[in-house]
This record gives sequence, C-alpha cells and structure tokens, in this order.
Amino acid sequence: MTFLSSVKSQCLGDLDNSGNVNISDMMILVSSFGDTDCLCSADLSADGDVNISDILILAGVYGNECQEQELYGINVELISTIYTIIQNPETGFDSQTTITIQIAITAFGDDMGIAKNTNYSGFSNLVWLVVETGDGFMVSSMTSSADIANNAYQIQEGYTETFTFTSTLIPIEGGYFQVGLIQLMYRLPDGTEVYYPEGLLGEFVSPVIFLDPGDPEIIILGE
Ligand SMILES: [Ca+2]
Ligand SMILES: [Ca+2]
Repeated sequence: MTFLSSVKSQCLGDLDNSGNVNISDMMILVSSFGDTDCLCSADLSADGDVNISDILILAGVYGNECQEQELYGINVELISTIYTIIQNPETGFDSQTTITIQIAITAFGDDMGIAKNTNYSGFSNLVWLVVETGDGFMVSSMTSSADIANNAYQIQEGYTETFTFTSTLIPIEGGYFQVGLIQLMYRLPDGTEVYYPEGLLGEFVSPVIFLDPGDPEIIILGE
C-alpha cells in the first residue's frame, strides 16, 4: 500500500499554480493583455479576450491562499495490460487468450469499497469486450490483496490498493478482440453506490488481439 498526500487544487487567478494569487499571476495576465480569441488561463472571464475585466477579477482574488481540494471518492490509475495467447499444440491454432488489466485505486476523503464481483449487468465492476470482429466465450474475474468486508474490497482513506482483472477468452470465430474495463462502481461507507466518472473507456483496455481458432470442422475431422 502507498500513502498519498493531499492534492493541491487550482484556484481562480492562481495562473502559475503556486498556491496563492500574487504579483506573479498578475504578470502572467498582463503578458497576455490584449489577446483576443484566447483560450488561455489568463482569460478569467472566459469570454475569449484578455482585457480589463480579467484584471478586475484577478484584483478581486488578489492575495488569496488556495484551499486544498476536498477530494472524495476514488482515483484510478492504470498499471499494466498484459495478454498471453495459448495455441493448441495439435492444430497450431489459437485456443485461448488470457488478458490481465491491473489498476491502482486510491480512496480519498473516506474509506471506499470495491464490490467483489464482476459482471455485465451494470451493478458492479464491469469487464467487457469492447472491440470484436470474431466471436467467442469470455470469463472474467477480479482479485486484490485488499481486505474484504461486506462483500467488497476495502480501501482505507488515503491508501492505494492494486486490483487485477483477468479475462479468459476462448475464440470460436477468428478475428480481432479487445477487452476493457469500462465501468467501475465503488461504495461509500454508508453503502451508497457510485460509478467512477467518465474516462475509463480508451485507457483501461488491452491491446487489440488477433485470434485465429482455425476451422472447428477441420479440427474435429483431425481427431
Ligand atoms: Ca500564483
Ligand atoms: Ca476575459
């Protein structure tokens, strides 16, 4: 387990992310003064121009110390995606692939629970095929060394636990396969279930894997 320190937030006017609003932020704003069609942080009023209205906003928060952000919930980081392909020694065709997605989940603000089971019903942690041109069967499971209580892995506030999602895929028809962790549900201490925010798709996926299980009829004939 790794202990994580609190995270400093951005705050209005702290253009250099130094934790307070002072002359250095004003200098940054002044250096952009007069810019139009600006998608820059100095455009505090978010109207596209850096002008007197932005100076007035900065003047209003000048001298502020930024508050530490109150994080509540979980943060998820990808550790690795690994896959192996097993070939049938008799036919030389692909008989199975095992795909492992390892993630690190950190709890903020309170102890958080990760429901133990994986399924596709939307209830729980979801491991699923996200790209597929072939066809096959898949079985998924999740493991973690975190302590278990109330049928959920427990992550103590401020700590990180590692979770391993393993999917075994048996192809029937050849093609491309990709397995991803596309949704993650966690539980607050009072039992409330929360879905981890956007952004899981795309990042928490295996590489695209090509599997050729051969022609089942030929395999049968070969027996
Ligand atoms: Ca600053
Ligand atoms: Ca502006």
